[in-house]
Formats: sequence, C-alpha cells, structure tokens
Amino acid sequence: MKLVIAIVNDEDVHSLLDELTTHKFRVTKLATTGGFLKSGNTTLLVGVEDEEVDKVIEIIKDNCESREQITTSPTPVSGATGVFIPFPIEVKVGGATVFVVDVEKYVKL
Ligand code: 2BA
Repeated sequence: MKLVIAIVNDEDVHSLLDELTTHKFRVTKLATTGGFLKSGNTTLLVGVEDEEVDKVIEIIKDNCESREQITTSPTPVSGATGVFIPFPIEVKVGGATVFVVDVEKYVKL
C-alpha cells in the first residue's frame, strides 16, 4: 500500500476532491501553508493500493493547473541608507507537488 501526499492550489481542490471520491478513493484534506509564499495551500492524503497510484496521479494532473504568482522578495534589498525595499518576483506555483511513500501498516479500528 502507498500514501499519496499531494500539495495543491486551494482553487483546484473542489474539482479534485469530487473526481477522487467519484473514483472511490478515500481522501483526507489538510489546510496547509507553503513555506516560501507563506500563503495557504491544500495537502491531500490518499491511501491506495500500489496499482492505483498512477490513476490517482493522473486525476491530480487532470485537475490541477500551474499558476504564475507575484510575491515580494523574501530578502528585501537594503540600500546604503538602510532602507529596505521589497521587490516583486514572479513564481510558478504547482500544478501539484506529489510524494508517494510506502505504508508500513494500515489499520482501521
Ligand atoms: P511554497 O513553499 O509557498 O512555494 C511556492 C512556489 O514558490 C513554488 O511552487 C516554487 O515555484 C517557488 N519556490 C519555493 N521555494 C522556493 C525557493 N527556495 N526559491 C525560489 N522559489 C521557490 P511549487 O514548487 O509548485 O510548490 C508549491 C507548494 O508545494 C510549496 O509552496 C510548498 O508548500 C509545497 N512544496 C513544494 N515542494 C516541496 C518539497 N520539496 N517539500 C515540501 N513541500 C513542498
């Protein structure tokens, strides 16, 4: 068994959850925060049999878009006057970031 951990954009979550549950996958949704942008994203946990991993990844791929996002520099430029001037930078966020890990034990009580 595997655990698929998918970090996705909040805007893609509803359609993705609908699609995963329609295909009878069991999903847990966590509200998470990206360390770089410090803005909200969503992490989904999907426990599946090994042979279903590719199907889950395909569904994630079909439902998650990548987006350009503007943020300010995490390390603002400091001038000779000591004034900090944050400057905008553009980052490309997701589609999705997916980890697949082995599940040692799965117990439902
Ligand atoms: P954030 O950490 O908020 O990162 C948002 C986007 O900012 C990233 O998109 C990437 O394009 C850029 N970025 C992140 N760290 C950077 C850095 N040190 N320097 C320059 N640009 C940087 P994605 O790569 O698509 O990641 C989207 C979200 O997925 C991340 O949000 C984070 O929450 C998660 N994530 C991505 N890779 C991860 C990893 N290896 N481990 C844990 N979480 C990860």
